Amino acid sequence: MVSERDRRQVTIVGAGLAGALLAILLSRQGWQVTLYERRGDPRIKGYERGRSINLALAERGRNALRAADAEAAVMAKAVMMRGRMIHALDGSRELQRYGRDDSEVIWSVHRADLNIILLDLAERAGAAIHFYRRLHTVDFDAGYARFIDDRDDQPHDIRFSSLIGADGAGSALRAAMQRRAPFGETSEFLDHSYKELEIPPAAGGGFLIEPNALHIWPRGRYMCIALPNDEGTFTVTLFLPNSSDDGTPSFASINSGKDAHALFARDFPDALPLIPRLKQDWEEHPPGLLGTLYLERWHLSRRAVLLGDAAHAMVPFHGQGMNCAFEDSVALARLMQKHDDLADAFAAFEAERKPDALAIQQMALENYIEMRDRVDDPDFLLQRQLERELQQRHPTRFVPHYTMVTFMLTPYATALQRSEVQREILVEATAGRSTLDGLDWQALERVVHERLPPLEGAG
Ligand code: FAD
Ligand code: E0Q
Repeated sequence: MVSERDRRQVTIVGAGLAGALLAILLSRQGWQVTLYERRGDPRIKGYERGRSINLALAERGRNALRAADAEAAVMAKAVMMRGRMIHALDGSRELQRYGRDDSEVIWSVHRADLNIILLDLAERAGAAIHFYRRLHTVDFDAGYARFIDDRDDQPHDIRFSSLIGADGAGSALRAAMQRRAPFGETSEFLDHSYKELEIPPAAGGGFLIEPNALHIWPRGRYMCIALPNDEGTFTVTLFLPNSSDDGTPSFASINSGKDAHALFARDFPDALPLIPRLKQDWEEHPPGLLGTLYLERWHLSRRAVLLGDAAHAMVPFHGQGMNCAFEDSVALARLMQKHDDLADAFAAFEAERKPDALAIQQMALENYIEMRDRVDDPDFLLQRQLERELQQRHPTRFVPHYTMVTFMLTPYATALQRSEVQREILVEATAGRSTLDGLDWQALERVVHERLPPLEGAG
């Protein structure tokens, strides 16, 4: 038995998604884990019983939850989404399936439910969680960190040997690390923001629109989406430019609940009657910013490392930020077990995950254009038809982009590289065509064999 004093100790900042999952994994590996979280305990009744914000959970996230024995509890509250339900301006709808059948679907989960399940498991695994502790400043040389309780502004100082930053896109640990050494941070804000709204349950309970889909209202330069919640509601998110000079609706031109109502009446007429609190929600909910955060380095020797949004925040258009953060947690726990010196573990983590984070950041940006402007475009639909056909003919080689990202554990960087090759093949083969009739399938087979080696896990 190792004595309490000899156990390896680590301090995690942020008990959100990545932090709580990492705490479970490390505690089970014998680490003595202490978590500090800015907010209050979401398990305490009445705590910020506010809006239900949901997230799409895909295979990478499920795989990580499995490693923490959290998957069954999460899936019990998840709503299946088979594909995108595209809502045209004339009110017609069409389901674009994400995968080949119901084994290839994604899941809508409540952020709060997910967080509560993970916090419970972390505590049960032996982690200590301190709420109302906002990281404020760090003395890396002395190993002291100061946290503030925002209820009374009182400081709380602690000693640490290593800090792990799971404190999200606005990471205070990242800021503290950069006061010590340059980290090459750049952030690129999108010139679009988002607003969250809600569709309530039907009068007799149940869902007002198809529950098993991710609804999208693509409108060219902007769009609306809705994800189901298990209690019969949907969380609606409107993505709009911040400003525009060509008459496109924007956060600069939509100034009030009344303006928002008029926008919905014109551009989302089938959604309008589903959102009875549109005007109030518009005026009460602040718009959210969207951006990508790039860092050249993620760690400071053995003293500190960043993961999840703190290291590589991305735009949400692929629904992969949480999935990627969970994948980070599993990788970091594995590398901290493998290396005796945490400096080596953190360096290995950075080397392993940075190329993948960059790849999904890029794919997430590209998916915004695809979602708002391409999903109802005939060329795009023909390319997707060919993609399906080539997958059927060459299932181990031609694996659709969405499938690699969402239903497989293929490293994101590999998925990006293969997607680029595949897109070239699709664009070239469908150029100038309106159907797949008369395609030279033998020539296509040669190209596929030449350019796409078999992919691990495909078939
Ligand atoms: P967070 O979940 O942000 O957790 C950070 C935690 O740290 C929080 O609990 C916070 O209170 C705490 N904290 C912050 N500062 C401090 C401090 N100074 N001291 C102590 N604690 C602190 N991802 C998906 O996979 N699927 C989706 O469908 C999806 N949809 C999205 C939609 C939108 C509109 C947005 C904005 C994001 C979406 N994401 C989605 C991304 C996802 O929300 C993030 O990638 C994910 O939450 C990152 O997890 P994290 O643990 O790194 O950070
Ligand atoms: C998913 C699931 C916020 C958000 C979350 C998502 C997705 C989208 C569009 C958005 C991407 C897709 N997608 O449908 O291709 O798969 O999570 Cl906007």
